[in-house]
Parts: sequence; C-alpha cells; structure tokens
Amino acid sequence: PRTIYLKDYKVPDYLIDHTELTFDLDPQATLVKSRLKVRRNPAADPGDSGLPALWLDGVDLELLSVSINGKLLPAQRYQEMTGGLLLAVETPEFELEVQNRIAPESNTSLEGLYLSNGMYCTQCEAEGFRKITFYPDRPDVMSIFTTTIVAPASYPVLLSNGNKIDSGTTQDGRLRVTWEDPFAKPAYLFALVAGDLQYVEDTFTTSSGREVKLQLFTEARNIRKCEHAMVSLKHAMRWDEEVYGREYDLDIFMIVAVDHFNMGAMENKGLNIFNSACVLASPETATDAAFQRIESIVAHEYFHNWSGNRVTCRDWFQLSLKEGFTVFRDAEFSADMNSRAVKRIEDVTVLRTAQFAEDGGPMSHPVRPDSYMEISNFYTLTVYEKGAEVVRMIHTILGPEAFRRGSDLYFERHDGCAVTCEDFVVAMEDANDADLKQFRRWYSQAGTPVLDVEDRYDEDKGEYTLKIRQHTPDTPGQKDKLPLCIPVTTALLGADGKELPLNQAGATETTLLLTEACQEFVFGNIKERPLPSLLRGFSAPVKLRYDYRDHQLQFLMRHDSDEFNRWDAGQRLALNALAALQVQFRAGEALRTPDALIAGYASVLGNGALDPALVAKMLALPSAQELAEQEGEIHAAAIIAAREFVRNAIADALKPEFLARYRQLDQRTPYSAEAADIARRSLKNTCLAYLCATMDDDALDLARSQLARGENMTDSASALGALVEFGPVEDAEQHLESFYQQWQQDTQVVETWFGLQSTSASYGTLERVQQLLGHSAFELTNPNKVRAVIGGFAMRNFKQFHKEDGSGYEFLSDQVIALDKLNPQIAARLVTPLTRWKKYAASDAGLIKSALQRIAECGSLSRDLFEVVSKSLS
Ligand code: B3K
Ligand code: ZN
Repeated sequence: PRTIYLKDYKVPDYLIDHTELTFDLDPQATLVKSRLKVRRNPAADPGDSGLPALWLDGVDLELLSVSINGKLLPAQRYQEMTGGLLLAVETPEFELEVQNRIAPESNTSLEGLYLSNGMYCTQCEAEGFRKITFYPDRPDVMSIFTTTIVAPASYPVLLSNGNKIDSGTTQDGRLRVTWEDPFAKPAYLFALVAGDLQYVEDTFTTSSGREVKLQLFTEARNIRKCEHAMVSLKHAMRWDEEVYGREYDLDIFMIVAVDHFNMGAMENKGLNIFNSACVLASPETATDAAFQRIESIVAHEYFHNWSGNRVTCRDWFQLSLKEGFTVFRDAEFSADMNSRAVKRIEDVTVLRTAQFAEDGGPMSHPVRPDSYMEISNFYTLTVYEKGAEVVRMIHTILGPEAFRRGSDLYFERHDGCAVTCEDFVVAMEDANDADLKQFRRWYSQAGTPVLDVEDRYDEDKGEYTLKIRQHTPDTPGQKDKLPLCIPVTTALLGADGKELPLNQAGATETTLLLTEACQEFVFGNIKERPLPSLLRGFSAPVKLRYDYRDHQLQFLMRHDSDEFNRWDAGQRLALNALAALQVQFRAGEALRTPDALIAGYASVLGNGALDPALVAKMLALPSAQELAEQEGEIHAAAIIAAREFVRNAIADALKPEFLARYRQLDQRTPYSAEAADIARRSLKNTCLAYLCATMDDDALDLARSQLARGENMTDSASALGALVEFGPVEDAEQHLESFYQQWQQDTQVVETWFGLQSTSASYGTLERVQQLLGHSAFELTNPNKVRAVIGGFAMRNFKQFHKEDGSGYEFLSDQVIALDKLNPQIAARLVTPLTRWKKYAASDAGLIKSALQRIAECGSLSRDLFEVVSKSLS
C-alpha cells in the first residue's frame, strides 16, 4: 500500500457545487444515480496543458454509465482504475451523471451503505462515501446535497441529511422521499437510513427562539430506551449556546440507533447515527457507566455540528482539528453535568493507560500526523484524547475568556470552510494578540514528554526553587525533539496542609510555563519548607517525576485541595507499593504488606466529607494495563501477582470498614441517573468488590442478594461481576446462566454479559472465551460483540491473555486474521495488544512477535491491518 504525506497536499482541481443522489434500495443491487455540478477550482494550479482529468474515488462499485451534460460518454473518455475513475474534461463547468450498483447486504466492513438487522444505514467518514458512488471523496470538496430514496413499503422510514422536501409513492407502489441539506458539506458527512423504525420526538427552542424538532429513531423493541439520550441532547444544545454561543442551524435534528457500528457514533449533518450501545439506555438494562457514556457521546456528536461540520477539516491529517476540539468540548460538558474531578480522573486514566502506550509504541504519531497508509488507523487516542489535551492547554494558557474570543473568531472566520489545525491556533492568537509559536510543536512532535522535578528550599532567604527538566523520547521517524511549551499548574502546601500564598495578592495557585529544556522557578517569601502540588488537574499530558516519599503522598491524599491531585497522590502511593512488590516477586521473596497504602486507603474510606464518587476512584488500584505502561520492561506475571496481593491485603485489612460503608450506601431508593446517585452506587459497588475479594461467604452473600434484588443494571452487573471473579465456579456458572435466561432478548445486556466473562481474571480463561465465540448470541460481524468477547479478553484480561504458553496471543492472531476478511477496521484495532511486543520481557516478547508474524505471513491483508502489523514488526 501507498503512504500518503501531508506535505503532498494539493487543493482539488474541481469543485462540486451540487450533488443530487437517487438511491433505489435493494439488498443485493442498490442502484445509485449521482448528478454532479462540476466546476474547475479557481484556486487550483492552472498548469500549462489545459484542463486536468477529473479523479473520482470509487471502491467496490459496479459502474453502469457515465454521462456529461446529458450525453452518454464513450468509453475512451474515462478510465476505470483501482480506487476510482479518471475522466477527461473538455469544459471548465459541466454536469456529470454516473450510475452504479452496490450490494449493501454483502458489505460487512460497515463502511459505505450496509444493512444492520435489516435496516439500511451508512458510515462515510473517513473514506466510506467512495463505497457508495464515484466522487471526489475528500473533505475539502464541499457540496449541497439533495437525496432521493426509493424503497419498498416495508421500509416506511427513509432518512437523509437536512430537510424533507418531498415524499410520495412510485407507480409500482414503493415509497419515495427527497431530502435537501442547505449547508454545503463534504461527502463524509452524508448519511442515509431506511428501515421499519419507531421514533420518539421532542422539541428544543434555541436562544434566538427557533423551534427545532428532535427525533430519535430505533427498532420498536428499544423505543423505551430513548429518554436519557433525548435529555442529554437537550442539555448539550443548551450548553453549547451558553458556553460557546453556538446555536443549532436546521429545523430538525435526528438520531438513529444501529446495532452494527464500527465506532461510537457519527456526526452526519442533521442525522447522527449511533451505535446502539452509545445511545440506548434504561435503568434496568444499562449501567451508570453507560448512562454517562451516552450523555458524553450524544453531546460530542451534537457539538460536531459546529466543530466539524460548519467548520470542517481540509484533509485527514487535520483530523484532530475537529476531534481534539470536540473531545475537549464534550469533556467540559460532562464535567459541568457531573463531578468535574471524577470526569478528569477518568479521562486522565485513559490517557495514561492507553494513549501513553500508543505514544510509546510502533504506531506513535503526532496529534497532526504527517503520513498514513490507511486513515482509519488514525482515529486514535492521540488524535482524540491527546488532541483534546492540547486544546485544554491553550485554554489554560490563555484563560477562559480569551479562549472564548479565540473560538468565536475561529467559527466566524472559517464558517463553511475546510481548514487546518494551524488556522485554529492562528484564530486563538489573533483574537488575543497571543504568541503560540512554540506551543505549535504539540501538533507536530509525537511522544509523551517526561518532566523531572527537583526542589530546594533556602530557609535564610525564604526562597523555594523548583527546577524542571523536560525531555521527549524518540519515536518512530522522529528523533531529537525540541522543548515544548508546557503549563504546569502548581501550589505549595505548608505543614498544616494549607496552600501558601505565592504573591502579595495572596494567590495560592499558579501556572508555570515551561519553555526550556531545563528551567528554574523561584518563589520568594516562603516561610517554611513546602510540599509541592504539581501539575494540578493534570495541566499537561506528560509524565511528571518528583521523588515523593510515602508519608508526603499520604499527606497530599489528606490535604491537597486539588481533587485530581489528591487522587493522584493515592495513585502514586499505590504505584510505589506495586513497583516494590514486583521487585520482591521477581526476586522470589515473600511479598510484604503495603502498610502505607492501606493506611492511606483507610483514611479515604473513613472520610465522610469527600464526594463518594471521588472516594471510589481513590480506592481503585491502577489497572494491570496501566502498571504495564509504567514499566520499562513488562513482566506480566509480576504485575498480576503484585496487584492481586495488594488488592487482597487491602480487602482483608479493611473488611469492617468496607462493610460499614457498603451498608450505609446500600439504600433502597428508586433509580436515578443523577450524579449523586451514580456516586453512591459507584462507591457501594467498589466496597462490594473489595468485600468479595476476601472470598468470605458472608461477603459473597451480599453480592448474591444484591443480584437477586435486581434493582438496576449497575447493581446487578457489579454483583454478578464480583461473583464471577471471586465466587465458587459452579456458583458463577449458575448465576451467569440465569442472568442470560433473563436478558437474552436484550442486545445491550448480552454484550455486558459477554464482557463480564471475557474480562474476568479468574473465570475468563481462554477455553471459556472460545466457548463464548460459539455461543448463539455471538456474531463475528457485530463489532460490539467482538469487542465484548475478543477485545475484553485481549485488552482487559491481562492475566489470562498473557498466559505464559502464549496461547492467548495465538488465539488473538487467529481471530484477527478471520476478522480482517470481514471488517478490516475492527481487525486493525483488535491487533493492538500484540503491537507492543518490544516492551515485554524476552520470552513473552518472542511469543507475541511470532503471533504478529503469523498474521503478516498469511498474505493479502487489508490495508488497515497491513499498516499496523508491518509498522509493529519493523
Ligand atoms: N467522527 C466519527 C468517527 C468516524 C470514524 C470512522 N473511521 C465519530 C466521532 O468522533 O464523533
Ligand atoms: Zn468526534
């Protein structure tokens, strides 16, 4: 496969002013007619040999005819090639008509037009539109779309972008609907849905008084699961008006839920399409985590209407322009709707666990990549989450008012345009007369910067000095990185736990702006030796090293007024304990009880003044995956042994405290998805998990009765999870079976049920996972099921996946090979755990590498999988 480079970008030769599409739907032979108003791009290089040929992307299409200005084109005027159609052009403006056929039923890639449970739907981002018809499928070609859908009467709901302008019946009794989208858009935002769907409806009145119709479509069996998404949507619409001054622009906004979907959701103009798992919820069937995920994804897709649709990307290297910014927007929205600290902790955990690993692995790339083979492989944590951190740092450096001036200018200046990350930064600068020259390096340099912090205190002068060095490690294709501009939000704590004043005005927090490879920051008038609270709120996506002693961390856990850092102190304490235990394990020594950590946890658990959701986070040990990311060389067995030992030690030492807290929080109140109730259940179920880790029967009985009560899915799934992990096997099997009997009709619950088994360190053995693949509810063509069973095992079941005989690796490579034939995007994601082989201790590394080589050697890989596997092996 060919590598595409950012430096080769050229503006399009032709523009499409209008796109008129007609679909005659049929599972095996959908007829697509497209009529395009084509015009030479005045901004294109005029060249010296007349009009250049017009390139139209097209993949897996059966071409039927090509006409220009109403005349059928002779075959010598165009050339069908791999990946598209090249057309000789005679006049700078013309109307092009193309007809082609596609087979949605055979499309298992879930890109382009496909069928999900008998309903037609589309996914066009990034390059799926070319699987529908021949088109300049690139985001800088923006067009007005008119779409007509014709389908049998068994598909009463026919949807596309924009406003419905016509509908009727054809002579042979089929239904016909025409939609028009008045906003010019790139083809990747096109959408079509056809099915026998029900909907719920609501309205939203915008700040300028326009009434918008809101509709959420789903199969009839799910119609009672729409309320939460609808409420979330209205909250998001209001929030975007209040915080960004952005109003919705069409008269109708539609959401459709589909079961087969590669990602979470898609922001198609006026017609968002969602993975069912990311939009449908009821208290009986969805966990609190699902409720919160839905709220944030509904908001994310809605926010794209401005950050993505009204202002879109010039090319796919700019993906973070819309994704990083929109993730930052949805994170702030969720923080405003729920606990800010808890949201931050969750996001940083993902970053540290998975984004840092990506940044340090073979697929490492900058927030704005400079090359790719397959763009689908670059919908990454780096582009999304690190990209959001980059926007957050601009927000921190400029301050909220200045940031808003910048975003206002950005939206105003570029409305209706396809632009670059550079344009975003320039708008931030221009609106504020700011200089972000050095800051731009965050977009072009890959790798996670490491900050080493030392301090000294001069008692005589009353001076405290922080010395910070920064270093960004080499990454594939990038060596010798330049210093970045890094905001380090800092406070200094006195012996009483209070923040010391840092200036005359009495400010107690400051953001140090690191710009050099090594820099000193001096604080004057400091009356006692302070303890620093560094990188508050995780003010930059870096690894910060400072030699905190255990007692200092316990002190921060008790006193730091920055809730994020309070949590982080606990994490550091746990990491220290876990690192020491790994050393003991590998030396064959007896493992020593981590007393400092237990004392720290005891004080948190007993602190009734803290938000229970924060307490739950503080009592959660870093995952095995996160521990692996911390290590220079990963010893899987040592990580598992250390982590289980610590968990059991905490459970045994604090059992009475966990029990008391569990009882206190176990209230029989009706379910609500309010933040306070979610917080209560979260801590309650954290206590339950520790209690069950003792494996004592009285503790397991608590889980049994919580499961039997079945008050809501959060409590049921937590109880079942604890029984599966810690209960006797026969018991686990029996509970799993009756749970399945109860819920087998509900796809989302079945996915949860699969996940509970595949991720269980004790129950989720390879053998059981293989059995799940044979289960009647499993479908290899459904990404949610694949993620639940295979993904759960390979990415969240460290213990069983890393069995020392390598059986887990071999299993994963078999599955990836099989999946690649059906759905390359999913195959390329699922292979991720194998790509990190170089970080593992020698014996594991060898086994993982040979699993990767097996994939490489099996020939005819998709471009998606080829890119990931070949980069990982090089
Ligand atoms: N923009 C879509 C991503 C689609 C990716 C397809 N490979 C979802 C989102 O970020 O909102
Ligand atoms: Zn997005």
